[in-house]
Amino acid sequence: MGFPKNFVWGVASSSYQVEGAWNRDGKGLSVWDTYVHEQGHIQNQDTGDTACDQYGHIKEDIALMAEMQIKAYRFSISWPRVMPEGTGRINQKGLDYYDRLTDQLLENGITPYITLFHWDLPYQLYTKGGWMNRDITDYFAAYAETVVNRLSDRVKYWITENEPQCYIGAALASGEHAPGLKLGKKELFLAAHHSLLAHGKAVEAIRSCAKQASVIGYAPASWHLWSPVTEKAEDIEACRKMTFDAGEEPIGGTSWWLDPVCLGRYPDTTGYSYGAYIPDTTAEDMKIISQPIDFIGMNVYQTYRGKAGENGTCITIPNDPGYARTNAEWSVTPEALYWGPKFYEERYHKKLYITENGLSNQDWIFLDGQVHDLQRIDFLHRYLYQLKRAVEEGISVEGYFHWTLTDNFEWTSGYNNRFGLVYTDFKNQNRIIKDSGKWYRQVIETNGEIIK
Ligand code: GCO
Repeated sequence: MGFPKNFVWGVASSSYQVEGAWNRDGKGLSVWDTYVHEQGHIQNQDTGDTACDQYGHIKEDIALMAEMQIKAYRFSISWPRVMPEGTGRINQKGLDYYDRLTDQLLENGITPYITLFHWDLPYQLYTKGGWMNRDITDYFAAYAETVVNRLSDRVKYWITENEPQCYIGAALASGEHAPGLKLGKKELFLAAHHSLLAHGKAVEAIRSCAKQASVIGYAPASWHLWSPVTEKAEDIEACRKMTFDAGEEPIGGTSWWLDPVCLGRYPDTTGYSYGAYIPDTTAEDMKIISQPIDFIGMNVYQTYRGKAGENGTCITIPNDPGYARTNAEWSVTPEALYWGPKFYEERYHKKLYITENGLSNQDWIFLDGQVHDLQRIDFLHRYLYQLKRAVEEGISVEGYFHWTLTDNFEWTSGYNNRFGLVYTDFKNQNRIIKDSGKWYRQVIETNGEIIK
């Protein structure tokens, strides 16, 4: 038993959070580039201008991965680095960068998993209406085609979009993330619909242009997930139902994104006042949105615990006083890596990857020059223990990508949340493998046997 023989042990990152080089070699601006330069959005007024400068440290970062025995690297492509205006003109130097990255990963036996969109929307497209403009769905497909034409002779695994709940929800509804809008519900649902349609068109583009059979996934945030506090049938059922409920907050629930993609319909919104704002969808749109994908990527961090209430409702259990939490104040809920994959597989019948999971911590360099992050080891151990339970029961989880390789730019909290297995000194770009990185190496070397 244990993890399957070919289980993929990886790490994940995203372009804006690690690359830096925000204005080098012909790259266009993204909405994050402009947003971070406005006052007051980001803690400490940090920016991703330099971040971990992975743009200038490919060799070093890949050597670190190789040292940790990492098998796969999930990274994202910066759309404006490849197409500075988001549409039309291609920046060859931008594509060259991803070429180098891909080649060097392969030379080191590390499989690339490419995310096409991890939030850094070309600023020029934002000025044309961004996700509100239906044309973006074609621009995205054309961008996907450009990348796939260049890299698919070597790259097989693709993820269209990462966490639409954030780049539509946190960016356009609550206004915390770039470009910081607070749209009304009608506009919000329209933007969400376009994001789904863009996903579908990108899947079509990958399938039609790729130079080898591709494996394609979609990675929404999986925070809308309830784990039962007992194994009583009614608690399990209440949590399962709640996990796929459309949710009080429009577009927050998992089913907003996965039901259209995997089941070809929007979730049931009976009982929620915003139902009336959902756009009328044509059958053609839904067909594009729901064409088959190969896997669902689950990004799992903080989730909820629940039990059955009256009439099959789910009662969310509040956190205990002094509960175990991360530096971002997220509660530690490892059982989500058991219940989440189980519930998702039952509903969507797809293969799964854990495309993100990790801990933000206040790591620093100890007097002995090392970074002793015991908490991250314990966190990882607990989450992987639950994941192991799931795979041992036959749930088809193909791989696990730890978030993240190097400490990096954590959106509105800037550099205040360190998520890496590798410590980054942001003054001089020195890297130190943390104790957790060394421990993860043992997990990989034993294919998870040390997880007990
Ligand atoms: C997300 C993103 C990552 C984050 C990570 C930690 O989940 O928000 O995909 O970009 O950095 O999740 O918050």
